Formats: sequence, C-alpha cells, structure tokens
Amino acid sequence: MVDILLGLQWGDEGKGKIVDVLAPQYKVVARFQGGPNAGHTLEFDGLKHVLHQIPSGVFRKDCLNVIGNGVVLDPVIFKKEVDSLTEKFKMDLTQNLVVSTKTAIIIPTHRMMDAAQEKAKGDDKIGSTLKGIGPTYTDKVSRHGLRLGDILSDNFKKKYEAVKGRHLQWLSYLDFEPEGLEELEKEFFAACEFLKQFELTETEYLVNEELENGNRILAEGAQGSLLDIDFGSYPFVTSSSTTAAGVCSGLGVAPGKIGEVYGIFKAYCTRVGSGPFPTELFDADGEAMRKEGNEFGSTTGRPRRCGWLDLPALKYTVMLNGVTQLVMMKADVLNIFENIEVCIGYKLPDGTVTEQMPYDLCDTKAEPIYTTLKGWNTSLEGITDYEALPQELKDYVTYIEEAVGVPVKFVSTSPDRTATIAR
Ligand code: 2SA
Ligand code: MG
Repeated sequence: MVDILLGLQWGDEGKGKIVDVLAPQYKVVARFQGGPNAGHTLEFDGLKHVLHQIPSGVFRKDCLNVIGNGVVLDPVIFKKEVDSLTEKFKMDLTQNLVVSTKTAIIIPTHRMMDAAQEKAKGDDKIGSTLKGIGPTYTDKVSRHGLRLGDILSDNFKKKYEAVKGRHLQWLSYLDFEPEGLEELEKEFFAACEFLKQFELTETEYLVNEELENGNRILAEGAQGSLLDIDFGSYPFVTSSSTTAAGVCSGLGVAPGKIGEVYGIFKAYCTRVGSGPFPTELFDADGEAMRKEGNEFGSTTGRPRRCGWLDLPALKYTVMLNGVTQLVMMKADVLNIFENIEVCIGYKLPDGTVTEQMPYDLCDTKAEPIYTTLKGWNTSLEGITDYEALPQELKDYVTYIEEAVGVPVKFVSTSPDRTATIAR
C-alpha cells in the first residue's frame, strides 16, 4: 500500500519531522507534488536540516527516495541540495534517489515570470515563494513545458530555447528585464548535466513494482491542504494538488492502492504569504505564538502569520483527504497560554452561522466563533509517555478528536526526532 502523509492546514505543520519518524517502516519515500517552494525541517542530534525538493527519507539508510512526476523540479536548487547533503553527511545520493523523467523542470525564466507576475499584481500578490512554481505548472498544463526526460534528448537545447523565447516575449510585455539570464543559464545547464548521474526513469513503474513486491511506500506531501489548487483559498493557493488525490496523479498509483492517510496539523494555525486566515491573531498572543514556535518560513525566512486552531477548516481537510490518523504538532508552543481558544464555526455577514468553509473567504468575511478550553500552562519537557501529559492537553486532544471524528495517534512536544509521543 501507499500511505500518505500530508499537511491539513496552510503548510509548515511539521511534515518533515513526521516523515523522518515514520520512514523506518517504509522501503520508499516519495514526493508527489510541489517543488522548491517546500521547506521540510528536520532536527536530530542537535542539528537542523531543511529539505526543499529531496524527500525526507534521505536521512534513513536503506530508504529509496523518489521524486515523482507531479513535482516541479529546479535543477539548480537540486544540485545545491545534493551538494550540501553530500558535504554535511557524506551521503551518496546517487544510490538512493530516483527522479521521474516526467517531472516538470523549472527554468530560470520561470522564476522571473513568478516575480513579474507578483509585481504586476501589486497589493493583490499571492505571496508566492518566487521559486517559479506557478509559471512551471502553467506551462505543464498548457502543454508548453519541459520535462526532466528532455535533458537526455539531443533536442534539449532547442526545446529549451523555444520555451525561453515564449517567456521572454511575455516578460517584455510585463516590462520585466531578464537580468543576469546568461549566468543563470550557465548554472542551469551545468545542473542538468549534474542530474544525469542520477537514475532518471519512469518512476510509475518503479513505484508499482515496489508495491507488487509487497514493499511499503510513503507519499510525502508538501505545502498544505488549504493551499490546494482546487480546494484551497483560491487564488491564494499554490499550483498543485496538495490533497490525497494528488498522490494518484503525481506518482502513478491507483486509488485502490492508497492505505493510511496521516493528517498533520499544528495545535494552532499558521500561514505564510497572502490570503484569508479567519483565526489570525494580530495581538500579543499571535506574536507570542510566532516567537515560541519560531514561525518563520523555512524557504524564504518570512514571518508566518499565527492564530488559533480552526476546526471547520480542519474538518474540511480531514474530509477531503480521507484522513485515517491525525498527528498533532507543536503542542509545546501553547504551554504559555492559560486559556486556549478554538474556532468551532463562522458567523457570516448575513448573520448565519456555518461549520463549512465559505466559497470565497476573500469576499465573504467569516468571523470565527470560539470556544475556550483551559490551557495546561506548564512545560512538557522530558515527558515521553502520553498518560504523563498534563490533563488539559489530553482534554484538548480528545476535544479535537471528537469534533473531527478521527483519532490523534501522535502528539509532538518539541522539534527533536525523539519528542513524538505515540498513543
Ligand atoms: P508558490 O510559491 O507559488 O507555491 O506560493 C503560493 C502560495 O503557497 C504558499 N506556500 C507555502 N506556504 C507554507 N509553506 C511553504 N513552504 C515554505 C516553508 C515557505 C517559506 O516551509 O516555510 O519558506 O516561505 C509554502 N510554499 C508555498 C505561499 O506562501 C503562497 O501563499
Ligand atoms: Mg515548510
């Protein structure tokens, strides 16, 4: 079976850490969507590592890591990531990392288009990570894009020039000067050469062969379900299918092969970039969450917006993904609060109350309705047994479980690999 691990909020739920904890059970860890916009932070042995495009299984020996066809890959960032892992950990990633030939490639002008588009939008900008994600997926869907397999073709340069030519026309239309393009291209082609030492293959066959042989696969989601192109707070979303459905198209596995779906959520909410966020806090509580939780983008360093847990949003993403097990992250960040607020519904401008996500949270102001729970207001340090956790925290977990209808199987109480308490 393919088990799935994904984020149920706006990303940064701590997926990297949980994949790393679960990885020993799996022969294969695979990425199925997104690209270098992702930042999966892992901490162990007192060190911190951020992965962007490389699956989080790389830190476990004997784990095969797959970058699937649903991903958009930036060769230059890929090379930098590989080089830094090789140097820091003496890893030989050519032995345990395979990339799909059908993965879409990000070229330098895609990043420029991302920047030009955001600039043109002015105050309405998406708050993109500027990694070229949107323009690359756009090219894929409009059937203009380059795929990784193309780098192996004699025609690659020609195909590249055709795509770049279109981009330059478009950039000139937006009055965007493609500065330093020549240098960037040199780096890009060198990185494409570098990629050739890896196994580039039709990973859908590989993944299905592994399944035939009875091996377990973990699909690692990036961003979060509320950033999904279809179900997220459009247009303030990313350009991929971040929900469970994306696993089938992003790896080439049939729906019947999907097993457990681990849904990761933070004990509160964060969002980076623009877009609606009903429970966002603009006060000292929000500031305290950002400080306690070190809530800064792991790819861009941007401060993340913080707020209380939003149950209607969580129920929505549990439903969309068919979550079978929940994982609650960063419970320790709430240690400082005497009381904890939880959003249980929204009041709409016409006075009606709903527990469903409104069609358009941008135009429709949804005012959160809160219930207050007693906080535990004490440190969780050193606790390794669920029963030993403060009663108020256990009550919070039970409250969420009952509201959402899915069991919480893990509670994380600090960034370290070891601080993940199983129930
Ligand atoms: P994009 O770059 O086109 O995908 O941006 C579109 C929106 O999606 C948001 N987005 C993210 N939100 C949270 N975490 C992400 N990854 C990084 C991290 C982000 C960072 O792990 O911290 O470092 O800033 C991620 N990637 C995309 C983005 O903010 C836009 O709202
Ligand atoms: Mg992240």
